[in-house]
Amino acid sequence: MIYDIEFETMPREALEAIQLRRLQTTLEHVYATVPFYHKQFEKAGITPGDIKSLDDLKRIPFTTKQDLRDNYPFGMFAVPMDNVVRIHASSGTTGQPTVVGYTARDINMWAKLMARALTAGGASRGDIIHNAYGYGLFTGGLGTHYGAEKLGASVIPVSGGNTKRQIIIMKDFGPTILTATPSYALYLAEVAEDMGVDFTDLKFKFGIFGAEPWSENMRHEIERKLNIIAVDIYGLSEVMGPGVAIECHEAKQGLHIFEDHFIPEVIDPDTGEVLPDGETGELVFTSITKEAFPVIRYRTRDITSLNKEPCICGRTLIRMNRVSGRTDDMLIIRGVNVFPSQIESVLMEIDEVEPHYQLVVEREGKLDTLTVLVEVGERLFSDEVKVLQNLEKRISNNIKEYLGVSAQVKLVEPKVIARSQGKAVRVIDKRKI
Ligand code: DLL
Repeated sequence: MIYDIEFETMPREALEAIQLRRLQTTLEHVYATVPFYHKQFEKAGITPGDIKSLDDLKRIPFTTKQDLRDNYPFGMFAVPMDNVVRIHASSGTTGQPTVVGYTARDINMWAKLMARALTAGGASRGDIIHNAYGYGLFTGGLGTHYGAEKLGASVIPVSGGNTKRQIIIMKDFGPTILTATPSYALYLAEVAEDMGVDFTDLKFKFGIFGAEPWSENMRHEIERKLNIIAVDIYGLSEVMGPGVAIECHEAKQGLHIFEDHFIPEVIDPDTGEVLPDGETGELVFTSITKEAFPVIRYRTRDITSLNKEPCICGRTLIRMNRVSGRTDDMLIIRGVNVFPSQIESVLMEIDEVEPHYQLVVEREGKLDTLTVLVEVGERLFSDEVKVLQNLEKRISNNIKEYLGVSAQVKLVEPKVIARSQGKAVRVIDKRKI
């Protein structure tokens, strides 16, 4: 099913004409209302009138997270506060949070985009959506909620946490769609098992998971444990929230970006040069319909590549590959670049380990060391020490072989690694402390 046939299956030429018109309107708007953007144009020696084609976009300077921080809290808003009906903020684990605002029209547009996204992910009007994304300043809960209502589905606004109660609700209310972070979805499966509840007895059909990186192997694990079809949804507060892009459940091959609202580019993070489709780099977004908080060439730090090939679902929208990591998440261990998701892929290939892991990076003298903590099942843990040691060795060899980095692997008992109710903490970098 496609929610908005016209915009989601539009020939590229027509789509690009709409994009250009919307882009030009947005640029005029921010030039007139946001001092930061006005200065950016001046710095580049251009005015919005100089942007005559989509290709001209690259003449405009990038916007970074630091720029948003410098304008904390409301300095990037492009409308008077009178017109702002909602404020969200990013969690701000690294420094000051980023604050974003929405007009009533923005909220309505977001709801519609989320309705489109949920439809692509397999949901429709008759579904009951168990929404376990956190409600609050985080965009996941409310963004999904408004989209579910717009779609006409029944939404259970359960939020994150209180996990045992969630399992009872799942049993009693019979939800058909689960929305959560992939790590919380796995935790729900674990708690269900402890409570003697089998996911095969529940009514779930599709799970719409995102807000953190997860690997293809993690998808298989989730699909197996939850007896569900799992699709990947992407978004970020600065650009809107969830629903910037989503996989269609038909193909599950890349996430369709809602290009009638956001223009994506992939750049070389070092040089800022725009890369051709298919090449991997940093994703950059320009919003072309937002009123309160437009972003122009915003550097997401997310790493991916773009693909314009037609999709079996019928959508003509460009697809981004699953995000493999963030430019600021990349660990450099003794000169080797490693993304947590690569380690995850290696771990998930090994039958004996559970999908709960954490990477600890430390510095001993001048050398960085990587320790991979990973859980194994109860049965294995009570086995001979030798069995465990052999498994540790095998995992460590695989990591060395696939990623070229030496890691010390430590198998730990079930439930040793802290469970998250939102985004999982995968890396503990003790070098910074
Ligand atoms: O995480 C919005 C969201 C909510 C998306 C619910 C999907 C579902 P932020 O908290 O601002 O917004 O975090 C945005 O999370 O730049 C990525 O690094 C990461 N991220 C989001 N979705 C994915 C995904 C929400 N599907 C940041 N795969 C982004 C990998 C993701 N990373």
